[in-house]
Amino acid sequence: GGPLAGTVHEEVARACARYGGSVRRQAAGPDDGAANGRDDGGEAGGDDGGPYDLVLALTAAGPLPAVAEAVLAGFRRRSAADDGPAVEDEGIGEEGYVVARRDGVTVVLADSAAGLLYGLFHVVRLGEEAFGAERPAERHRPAARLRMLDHWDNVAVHPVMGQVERGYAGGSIFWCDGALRDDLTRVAAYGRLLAACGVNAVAVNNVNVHAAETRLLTDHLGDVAAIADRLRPYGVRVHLSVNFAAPLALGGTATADPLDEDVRAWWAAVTTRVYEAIPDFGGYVVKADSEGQPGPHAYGRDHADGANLLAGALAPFGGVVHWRAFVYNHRQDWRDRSTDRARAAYDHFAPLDGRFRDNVILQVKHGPIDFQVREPVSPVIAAMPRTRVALELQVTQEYTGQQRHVCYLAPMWSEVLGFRPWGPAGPGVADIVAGDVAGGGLVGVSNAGDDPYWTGHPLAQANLYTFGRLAWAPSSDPAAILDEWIGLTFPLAAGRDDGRLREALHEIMDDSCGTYERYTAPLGVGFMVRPGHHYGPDVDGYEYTPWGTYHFADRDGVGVDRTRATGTGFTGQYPPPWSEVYESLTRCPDELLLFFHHVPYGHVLHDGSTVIQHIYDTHFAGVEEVERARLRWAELAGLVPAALHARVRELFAEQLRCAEEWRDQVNAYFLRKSGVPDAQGRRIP
Ligand code: BDP
Repeated sequence: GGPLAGTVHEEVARACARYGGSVRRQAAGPDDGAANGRDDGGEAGGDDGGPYDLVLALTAAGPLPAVAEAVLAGFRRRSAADDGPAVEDEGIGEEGYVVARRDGVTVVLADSAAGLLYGLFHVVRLGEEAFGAERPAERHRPAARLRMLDHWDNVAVHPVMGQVERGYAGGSIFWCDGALRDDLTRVAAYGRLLAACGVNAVAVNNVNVHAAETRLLTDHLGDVAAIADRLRPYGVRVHLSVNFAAPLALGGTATADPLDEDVRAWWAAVTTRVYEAIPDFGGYVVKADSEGQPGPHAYGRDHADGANLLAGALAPFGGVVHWRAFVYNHRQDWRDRSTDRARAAYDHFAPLDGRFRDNVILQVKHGPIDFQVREPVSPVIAAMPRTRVALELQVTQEYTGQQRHVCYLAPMWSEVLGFRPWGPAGPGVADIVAGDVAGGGLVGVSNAGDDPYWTGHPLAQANLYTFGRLAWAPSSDPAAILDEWIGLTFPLAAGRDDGRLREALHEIMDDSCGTYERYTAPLGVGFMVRPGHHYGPDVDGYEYTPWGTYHFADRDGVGVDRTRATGTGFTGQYPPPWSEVYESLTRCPDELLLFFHHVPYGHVLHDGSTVIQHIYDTHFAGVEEVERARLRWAELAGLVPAALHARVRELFAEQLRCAEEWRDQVNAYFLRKSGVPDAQGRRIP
């Protein structure tokens, strides 16, 4: 029953049709033992003959076909014996599923329609393997309950940021020129795509909430409900980014003070109406007191006061507030070295631990600055044991090549998720954010748009897919997920060619993020991008600006001293051992050296190279790697659709041009500053 169950049925039909099969839905009933077609000599208990190859069953929906009962019984026995706690009590889990092959039938069991849909997509991923040898029952369930994508989509085109802020895949899927799109077919297709990746929540408007978007909460609520209707069949809930000053802007209150009674009443009334229109509404996303957005500070209140106000309005309906921790002074005096943007989120939020209601989720960017290709993990994640914390990743490639460069982000994300703030014996970031009750889950800034390939660069689809897969299973191997994506995206690679396509895509993509890091800002120092749009190099572009992203290069050295001994003291925001590791010039990992230390150009790295020679070497290497990848792609003509091949070929030309520009600017800059020539005598402009 319900739209989701209907969707499962449609998906099965779709999958069967693709392979020339057919589907018949069988109502659960006492005779369903016959659904195992092998038991009754090939008559699958129905008029279309059978036997069944695949049984999908909702365990909560009534009696199961005998083969499914057998799988479930076996599964429970084994799980109870293996894992200690009885699975019987736990069930399969809200979105989980059991998959097995038994007596020549592939069986997928779930407690909910969403679980069944995820299980079906699992069968699709397995392909023929799902219908081969017997496989013991295995249970899959998501590590994180909230697996969400934030769309930085504007309803009205913003004069500077356009329709989608930091969007590199065309227009918004939802909005066009100030209104909801007339045709929402693509929204439904997006829901399907998200379910296949494992994503179950979407915020449909930009965190910078301008006037048109503020009204989504009230007079344009119907638009949000229409989107929710399209996404619901795929188990995806809708969330809204809201403007903290909305009661002032829309409600005619005299203030937006979170402790004011009128303000509280306004949010309660508005939120009640939201749930009348969208009963399964997910909640609010808030960027407050950050980069010009309004917030509680204007009223002398803190972030806990602000977040709890909205949490109070949402609590009766089971909604959550994603309150973003991306708060810093973007008007700092660059001449004043005592302010350190890296410190800001911790300084604002750590003292508030324990003050947030339990339906507040603090949404923390993975690094302390802003989505750079190399940053340490944000210390906020370990600093708030009494707060639900979500990890925010940037799937849209603002700082990683803007979907013109190939940059497979999974290795970086997986490093972040695996980071153990208290050292090897303690929990990792994934454990903190994915905890069933206490965790806030994973949030990605979406890279999808109305581009025919969804993501602008066709290979950037892998980042969208992998975001969902890592949110489901954070310890998955990035190369294995990529392999999965290749098989699903390019059916040729799924066994019907000689493996050439698969091998080439791994060569091109596996370490593409490392390549990007090599030809851009060195050793964790970050930025060096062109101000404003953030594409391409401009080494000093932000150096004398109020944004707080500096590298401090001079004739003697480069890097930011964030030590306790002589710098900003940021290292002290980490628990040991990392506070000590980062503080120490000799123990600090090379790739983060310039994030934590200001060093002379002759400083010797762990591999024996000097900082200046490392800069030259990595920049030459990075460009060579792009050129190799470009040639590798050229060889794939004929193995992928021609239009797709041409699109990627053109983008590779741009990536190479841009990588050379990075190499030449960065190398020339540091040659001129330091006066130290390249030991290998290569040409530096
Ligand atoms: C920065 C982006 C900006 C976003 C901001 C945010 O440049 O467009 O509004 O992050 O996360 O990286 O709020």
